[in-house]
Amino acid sequence: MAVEGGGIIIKKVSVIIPIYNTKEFLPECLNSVINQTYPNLEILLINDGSDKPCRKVIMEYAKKDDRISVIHSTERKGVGAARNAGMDTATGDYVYFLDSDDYLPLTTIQLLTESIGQYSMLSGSVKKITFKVEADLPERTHKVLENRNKDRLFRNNSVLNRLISLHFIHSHNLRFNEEVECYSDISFLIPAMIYLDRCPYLTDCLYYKRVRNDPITNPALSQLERDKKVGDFLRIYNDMKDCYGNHAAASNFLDQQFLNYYRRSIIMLLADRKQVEQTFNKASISAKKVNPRSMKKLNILVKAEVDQLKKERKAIFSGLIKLHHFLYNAAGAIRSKRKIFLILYRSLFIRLPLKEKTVVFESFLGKNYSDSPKYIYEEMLKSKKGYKFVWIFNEKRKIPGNARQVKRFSLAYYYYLATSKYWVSNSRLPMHLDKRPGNIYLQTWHGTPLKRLVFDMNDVYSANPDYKKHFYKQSRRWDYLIAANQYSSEIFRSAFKYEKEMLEFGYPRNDILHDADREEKAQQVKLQLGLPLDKKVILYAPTWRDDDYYQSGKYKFQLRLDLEEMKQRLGDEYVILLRMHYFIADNIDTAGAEGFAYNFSKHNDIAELYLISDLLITDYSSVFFDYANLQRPILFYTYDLEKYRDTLRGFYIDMEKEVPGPLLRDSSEVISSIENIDIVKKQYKENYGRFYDKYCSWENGNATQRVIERVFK
Ligand code: C2G
Repeated sequence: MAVEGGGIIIKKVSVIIPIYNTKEFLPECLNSVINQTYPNLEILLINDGSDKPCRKVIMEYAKKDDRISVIHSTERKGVGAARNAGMDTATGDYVYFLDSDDYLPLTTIQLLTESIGQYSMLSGSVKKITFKVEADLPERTHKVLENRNKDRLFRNNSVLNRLISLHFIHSHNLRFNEEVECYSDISFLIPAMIYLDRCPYLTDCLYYKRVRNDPITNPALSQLERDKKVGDFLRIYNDMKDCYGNHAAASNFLDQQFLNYYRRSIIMLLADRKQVEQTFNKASISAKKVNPRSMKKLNILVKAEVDQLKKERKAIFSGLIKLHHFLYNAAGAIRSKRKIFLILYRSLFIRLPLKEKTVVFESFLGKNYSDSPKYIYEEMLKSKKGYKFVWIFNEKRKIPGNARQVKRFSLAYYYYLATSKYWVSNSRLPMHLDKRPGNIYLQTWHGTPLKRLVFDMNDVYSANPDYKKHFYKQSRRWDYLIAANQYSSEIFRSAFKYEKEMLEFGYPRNDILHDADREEKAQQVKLQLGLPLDKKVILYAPTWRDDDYYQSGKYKFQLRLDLEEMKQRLGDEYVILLRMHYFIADNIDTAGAEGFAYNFSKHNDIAELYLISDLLITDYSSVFFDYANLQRPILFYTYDLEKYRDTLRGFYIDMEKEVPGPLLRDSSEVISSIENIDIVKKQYKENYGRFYDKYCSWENGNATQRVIERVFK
């Protein structure tokens, strides 16, 4: 109940939090509640059959704060039942629902309680986030506004970020549906909408809704399979129409929700022909409940579809759905050539016979002729076993042999990917390709991981919030994956959830570093590149930063080496090669350091740059694992170590202890380490030895051979 504070009545708010296996998000959620500026809270944690680790976090918090009470259920009953249990126990003046993977700015509940006045419900807004943002907001002015159109406030079908009078809830017996997993809020919101006279909302009053980045390991309700969600939606729509169909506004609102949902989700589900069979009857029952008046604004095709559903004419409906998707794809094709190619790929190319002896190669998304695919190709060229080769490039390249070169995303690209038995690539192939029976995909990958990968990452800061989901789908196609060392092999199993065959032979791309004639090769490369033969070579090869981008695949990079000073202090003895990661779109400026600094970011193969360099400067790039094969000095220019390690990615190893060279913070430290490189070598001798044994011991110059023997049987 309300308590008195300095003569003012402070009403009590019951915060209801259903919890199911959200151990990793729970501390952020609960900290944001217990630290709310509004003091009079009752915090009800409804443990909906969570596992042990999650229960442990719940109990730790319950011990910490006596405003917290816990209701345990031994089995999972669903979010609807959990919220109902919360409402049954709540003793506050108001109820506030929060999900256990979300969190709040610290003033949210105070703002709502201060502004609700005589209203029965006051809503704020819900902001979707893909990674952690600061929960404390700068001071803002907040206004209570009223929505004349009530529908607007309820269209999101969600009870989140609404302060609701408990008296109002009890007097209208508002409940969540317990039969469905998704959309149970609708059964609470429809009667609320009917009984509320006014629907105010508070501006700039936020709630952070996390869009979870791992729908594979632990999906949120909104990330369940589409057929499940559609089933739940239809069920709740039917229930609501049966109860409130006579209430004109509610009935019209429900119809609009159904028709929107039909266009947005049901149609997409039905792109899969099998789903028409499974969904038709259910959708037909719902369509019959839609008032014809609600359908006036529909486009002709959707209207015809809903009409056929109403009349239970499955064959005609099925034909209309086919037409719908055809027109949708055709409209896309008019806008883009790639869509036309894709239609041909799916309807024609993929049905042509598979060419048993054709191999398609790609390295770094068509940007280079390099890495393990290059070395596998060159070895296969030598062995002359009757294979035909195709290379995917963004631009035509001069390469040895008779491989056909196709431009990435051209018609020929789709043709060869559809008809070639073998794919060899060092990164992912696009989502929209299909793997056909008989296809064999050798994934060479492109480095021993220091930075955490995919399912071992927590927050995803990269440009694509669906990274984990897409990665999962793309990596299901791999048949073989190469690991350069035991450490990688173990990490790939967990980080990629990879279960098929691991080729534990070392990297084909590193064979060249063990060649007996590597010194002669290095001389040749130096000559080809026009580098002075009397100077030693420094290679600077840093990686990219997940949060610093123009758009997906195009990242920024600011050079933090003082090239002019380097030239002055090191120029008599050295030259430096600058080699940016293939994601970097920025051009590196070498002005003022001419004759000393050379930009080789566009050079095909970094392995050749390893061969000609006397020492490497890098940061968190996997290049150092490869370079260590040469046993030459490595300096780590890690000016943003804390941010990179603690926020952006996290590492698999402790860099400070394990890497075979010093971690340096600024350009002058880098320069002095190079001036004193013999001392650095001595200091890191033991570390280097241990490092070499752990990461390079599988590499002995015959990985390419062994991979070919295993895959191309
Ligand atoms: N690379 C390069 N030039 C750079 C950095 C990297 O040519 N300046 C090449 C190297 O072959 C390197 C590979 O790209 O091994 C991968 O680069 P990383 O910097 O390690 O970054 P990323 O592409 O994120 O891959 O398991 C490894 C990870 O996936 C890292």
